[in-house]
Amino acid sequence: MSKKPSVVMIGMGYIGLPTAALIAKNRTYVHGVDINPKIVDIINAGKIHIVEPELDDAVANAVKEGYLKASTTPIEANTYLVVVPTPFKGKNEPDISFVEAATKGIIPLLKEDDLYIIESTSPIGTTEKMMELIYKSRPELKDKLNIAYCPERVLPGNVMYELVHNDRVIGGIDLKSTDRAVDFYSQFIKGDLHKTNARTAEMCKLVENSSRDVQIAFANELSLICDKADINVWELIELANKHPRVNILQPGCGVGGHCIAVDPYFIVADYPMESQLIGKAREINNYKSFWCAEKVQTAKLQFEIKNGRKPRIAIMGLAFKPNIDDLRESPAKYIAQKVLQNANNEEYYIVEPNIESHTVFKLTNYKVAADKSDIIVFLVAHKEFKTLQIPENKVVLDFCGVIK
Ligand code: SAJ
Repeated sequence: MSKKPSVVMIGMGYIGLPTAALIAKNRTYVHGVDINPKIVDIINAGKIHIVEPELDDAVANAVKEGYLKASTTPIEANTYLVVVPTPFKGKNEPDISFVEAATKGIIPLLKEDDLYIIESTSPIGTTEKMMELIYKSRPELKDKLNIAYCPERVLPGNVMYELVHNDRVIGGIDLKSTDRAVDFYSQFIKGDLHKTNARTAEMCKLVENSSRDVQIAFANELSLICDKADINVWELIELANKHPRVNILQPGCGVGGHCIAVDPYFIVADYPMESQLIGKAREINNYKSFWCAEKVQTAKLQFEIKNGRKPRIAIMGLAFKPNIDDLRESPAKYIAQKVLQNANNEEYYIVEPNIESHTVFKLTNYKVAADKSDIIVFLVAHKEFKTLQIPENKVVLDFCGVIK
């Protein structure tokens, strides 16, 4: 068996590590690179540093069989994949410095006919920018490399399945690059591989998540209107969706996670005048969280006026969506924080059934919290909450359709 490295994967996070394990399962040697030495040690011990079903076995096997090894520096290979984060800087502007640093790290290793692919969510034109960066310091390689963009589109919690079965969009900087990247992915992906150019592929990723954000904003806007108009928004949406060509999503307490609430800004930052609707959707979804926190404040004051005492309040859910333990960019967490900032001697029970303990919030069991409180605030539609029997005398603020 040749252990010659074929693939260098830069970034061993939520997408890089599962992708590395998948490629390694296909008996292709992967050299994983991460700037964090702790992550490198964990992977080399055959273990994982993130929560994702089936990933533990995949990594353990890949490392045991010698097809996956990690280090803090890249080595020479045939294919280089850049799967690093693209965070924000300043006022919601994408920061591609990690992509740039990863690219700079491999420039000295590149040779004719190599394949370089970016998977990181990136602003339009990033692949071309990286091409220029590469050719500037290695002019002798001009037009001799294959350079492409291929965004990931997996759903956290179902990554190992979706990585293999989802369709992928692959865009090269020229036709030869696109074909080479398609050949590469076809070795381990069963979904269809759709060819395009790099700019369209970059935009496609941003548009997928912006589309969902805009649709959720529509549902959230309806929830605000219905609250004033005294209409049950859940019933309304269910009825409207009976139309064969209408499919409205569900309102919630805002939009969270590290993709849908983030990617639309990558378009808005570069095309502010042209992306009015996309920008407005972000505003509406952010406003919805603020509105929920205000509603809790009002309910508290009304309770006190009516009952002559402070209420006990259950805050149900902290995760960014139902049935997961991920609190990153969570609107529920933001609302819980805001409500606690406004606390005035009320008693609070904070609930998140998917995590054991939290550094800031003291957590209470969901049944105990619902039982002891006067006001129950549903922020996330976790499955446990749907089983609760709630007595008539409780005030319920259902922001995510638990009761409906
Ligand atoms: N949400 C609603 N109403 C809905 C659906 C979702 O309020 O009807 C909220 C959720 O509660 C959550 C947020 O939207 O706060 C995002 O959740 P999600 O399940 O829609 O998406 P993510 O962030 O877990 O994953 C998304 C996926 N993109 C799309 O579905 C278009 C996934 O396929 C992408 O790979 C991922 O973003 C990514 O990495 O970009």
